Amino acid sequence: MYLGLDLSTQQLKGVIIDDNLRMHSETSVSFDKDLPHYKTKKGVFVRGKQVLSPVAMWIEALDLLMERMKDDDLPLDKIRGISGSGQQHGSIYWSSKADSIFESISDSKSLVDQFSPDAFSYELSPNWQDASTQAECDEIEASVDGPEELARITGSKAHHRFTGPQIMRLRKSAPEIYNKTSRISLVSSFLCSLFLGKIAPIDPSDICGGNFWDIKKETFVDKTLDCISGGNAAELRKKLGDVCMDGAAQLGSVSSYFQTKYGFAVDCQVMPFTGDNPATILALPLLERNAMISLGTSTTMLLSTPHYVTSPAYHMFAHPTTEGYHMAMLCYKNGSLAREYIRDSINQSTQQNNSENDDWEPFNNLATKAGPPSRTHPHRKLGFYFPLPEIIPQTEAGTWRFLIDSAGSPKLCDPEKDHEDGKKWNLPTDDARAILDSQFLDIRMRSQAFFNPECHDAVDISKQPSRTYVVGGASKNPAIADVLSQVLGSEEGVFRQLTGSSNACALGGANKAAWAILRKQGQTFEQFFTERWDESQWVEKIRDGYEAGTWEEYGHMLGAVKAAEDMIVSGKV
Ligand code: XUL
Repeated sequence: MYLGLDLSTQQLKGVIIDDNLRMHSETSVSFDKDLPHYKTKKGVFVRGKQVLSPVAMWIEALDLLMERMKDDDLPLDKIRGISGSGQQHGSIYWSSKADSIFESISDSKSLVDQFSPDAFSYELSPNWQDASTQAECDEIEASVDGPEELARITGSKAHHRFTGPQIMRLRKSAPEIYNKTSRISLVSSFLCSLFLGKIAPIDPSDICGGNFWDIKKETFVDKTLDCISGGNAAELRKKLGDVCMDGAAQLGSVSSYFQTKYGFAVDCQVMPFTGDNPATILALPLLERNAMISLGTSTTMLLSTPHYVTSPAYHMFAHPTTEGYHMAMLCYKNGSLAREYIRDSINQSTQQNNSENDDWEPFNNLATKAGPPSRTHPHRKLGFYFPLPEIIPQTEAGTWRFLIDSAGSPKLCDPEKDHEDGKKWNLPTDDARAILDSQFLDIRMRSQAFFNPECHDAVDISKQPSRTYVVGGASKNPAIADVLSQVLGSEEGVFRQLTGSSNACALGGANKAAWAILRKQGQTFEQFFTERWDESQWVEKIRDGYEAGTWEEYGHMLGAVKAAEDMIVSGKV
C-alpha cells in the first residue's frame, strides 16, 4: 500500500492505493469544520490584500487525519511509501529550535503541542491567494531585466503569490522574523518534514514556484535571491536548503512518532512531496501532447511537454518525476464563478427561477443553440467576464464584450445598441456561448505553443492536444464539455476522470510513492503507470474531440482574441 497526502487551502486529504494504483481509501479533514478554534474562513485569514493560514492548524490536522485513518482500521502497517503535495507557493518559517524539536519528538504528546509555537519564527504561512506584493514583484523583475527574462530563467514572471515576493515582503515588513528564521519550507516540503522527522528538501518541481530557481541550469538564481534577501543571497540560499532533483528519492523512514502512534512499518519510506498542480498530472499517465483541464472555481490547464517555451503569460515548472520534461500551466482565476453569474442572470431574465436556483438548463440551451462561430455567417462574438482581477490576461475585474467584424477585428460593443453586419449583442442570452467560447479560445491561444512548436499555422491539426482529460465540477456539464471539445479539438477525444478526480493531487502523490518503491531500473513514471493502466477503469471518453471545420473556424478567431485582450490590458477599449 502507498499513502498520498494533499495539504490544500481548505482540507488535508489522505488516500491509500494498492500495488496496481487502485484506490483503497480516501480520508479528509476540513479546516473550518473540523478545527473551528483556528477561526479560519475557507482555510485562511484575509487581512486586506494579505491572505494567510495558521501553521499550527495544519499540524493539528495531520494528527486528526491519522487518527481518522487509524479509527477506520486502514492498513497503515502495510504502507511501504509516502509522498504527497501541498498548495503551491506557500512558505513556512522555521526557528533555530526546529531541529532539536524534531530530534526529541515524543509520541506521548500531540505534534501541534510539540511544534507550536517554538519550532517557528512566524506562526502564519502566506497563501497563494495573497495579492500584497506588487512592489516586490516589480523589483524582482527589474533585477533580471524584466518579466520576459525572469520567465525565461525561472519559468514564470513575478507573481504576487510566488514564494520569492512573499519572502521579500516579510523581510521588509518584519525583519526581526526574517532574521530569526533558520529554514524556510514550502507547504509540500513542510508536510514531508513532519513525516520524515527532519526538515525535508524541496522537490524539483515545487521549487519553480518561487521566482528564484533556474530551471535549465538546476540552480538558484543569484540575482533574484540577492534582490529578495536585500543583498545576502548566500544566507537565503541556506534558509531554503537543498533541492532534491530526484522525485523518487527515498529520503528516509517515516519518523518513530508515526511508527509508534499509528503503526507505520519501520521501513516505510518517505519520498519528496511536490506542489498540488505537479501532483495532479501524476493522477493519470499524462503523456506528451496530452492536456489536463480542471474546471473548478478557477480554470487550470496542465500539460507535460519536452519543449521549454516560456512566456510571462503562463508558467513552466520542472516535471515532478520525468527528466527532460516540463509541466506547463495556465492558471485563470475566473472560472466557474464567472459562468455562474451569467447562468444566474439568464435564469432571472427568463423569470423561470430566482438567483438561488442553480439550474444550468437555460444556459446550456442558449450556448448550444448559438453554435460555433463561422466566417460565412458573421455573428462572431467574444466576451471577457472577470468578476475577480484576472491572472491571464493580467487585468482588473470587469466585463468586456466584442463583436468581430468580417475582417476578424474585434470592436468593443455596447450590448443591444451596437451592430456589426446587422447583428447585435442580446443580453444576457448571447453571454452563454460567448463566455465558453472566450474562456476556451484563450486556453487554445496560449497552449498552442506546446503542440508542434515548429509549426506556426494555428489551424494545422498538429496544433491541438492528442487527448484532453477534464476534471472538476463543470466537466460534468454536457454543454460546457461540447464547447470545450469544439474549441480545443483533441485527436483521440476528450475524457473525464472516473476515480479520484476530487482527490487528484493526493492520488498523484500516492502514485509517485508507488513508482519510487516499485519501479524497475530506469523505468519512467509514465512507463510504470501505463503498465498498470486499464483505461476503461480510469477514464470515460465523453466527446470525440476534433471536429473538422469547426476547429478551424475557431482557429480563425485566435487573432481577434489576442487583439481584444491587448485592448483590455492596455486600457484602449
Ligand atoms: C498555482 C496556484 C494554485 C495553488 C493552490 O500557481 O497558485 O493552484 O497551487 O491550489
